[in-house]
This record gives sequence, structure tokens and C-alpha cells, in this order.
Amino acid sequence: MAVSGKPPYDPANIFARILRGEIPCKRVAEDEHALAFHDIAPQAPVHVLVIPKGAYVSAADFHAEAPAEAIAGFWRMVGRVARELGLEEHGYRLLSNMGEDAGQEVGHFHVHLFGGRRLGRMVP
Ligand code: D5M
Repeated sequence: MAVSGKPPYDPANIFARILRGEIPCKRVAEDEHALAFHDIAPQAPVHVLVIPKGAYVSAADFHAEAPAEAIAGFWRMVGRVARELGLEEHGYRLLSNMGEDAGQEVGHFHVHLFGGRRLGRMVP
């Protein structure tokens, strides 16, 4: 049982299954720290998800608990994807939903990367 209100990591979550190769994804890039793949329901011409290889539920867990090298490697991957998909010239948006009220559906930390068109004003 969890000690605090923090949800435990569920190794059966869909991104964990993608990392284990149990279900396919449209891979964009991968290294020892992170995997980037196209979102199954894209909200922009480019909509990629970047996930760390370690088991962290949310941004808060990841940044509090992951080794510095894993954190640096993760964010380097975010930059690499933006560069390799040609998003740097016109800009792009990064977003991470943290927790149920923010709309987080998959309990494995991920950052959404949106681009490929002019993005509307961000509203909560
Ligand atoms: O975003 C979770 C995101 O994950 C949402 O945009 C759909 C996407 N998703 C769900 N299943 C898959 C698979 N199998 N491949 C690719 N993308 C997927 P959240 O921030 O948790 O609301």
C-alpha cells in the first residue's frame, strides 16, 4: 500500500508495455535513456511523446527520483526529436499532464511535443 496519496507505478501501463516491446509504436528515436514515438491520436501535425526508460509515474516523481544522468538524457532526447523533425525554426510546444485532474491518462511520465503548425494560445 502506498504510504502517501501518490499513486504507485503500475508496470502494466501502456507505455511500460511499449518499452518492453509487448505492443508496437511508431518510433521516432531511442537511446539508453528515452524513447520517442508518435502519439496514437495526434492533436497537431507533429505530436510525439517522449518517455524515460525508468519507471516514474509523473514529472514530479521523475525529477525528484531519477538519477541526474537519466534526467539530462531525457531532456536531450526531447531536443533531439525537435531538431530531427525540423521543428526548431517555427517553434513547438512541450506539455506534461501531471495527475488525474490535469488529464494524465497514462501513468508513466511523458512529455508531449506538438508542432508542425501555428499553435493556438495555450489555455488551462
Ligand atoms: O496522454 C496520453 C497520450 O498517450 C494520449 O495523447 C494518447 C497517447 N497514447 C495512448 N496509447 C498510445 C499508444 N499505444 N501509442 C501511442 N500513443 C498512445 P496523457 O498526458 O496521459 O493524457
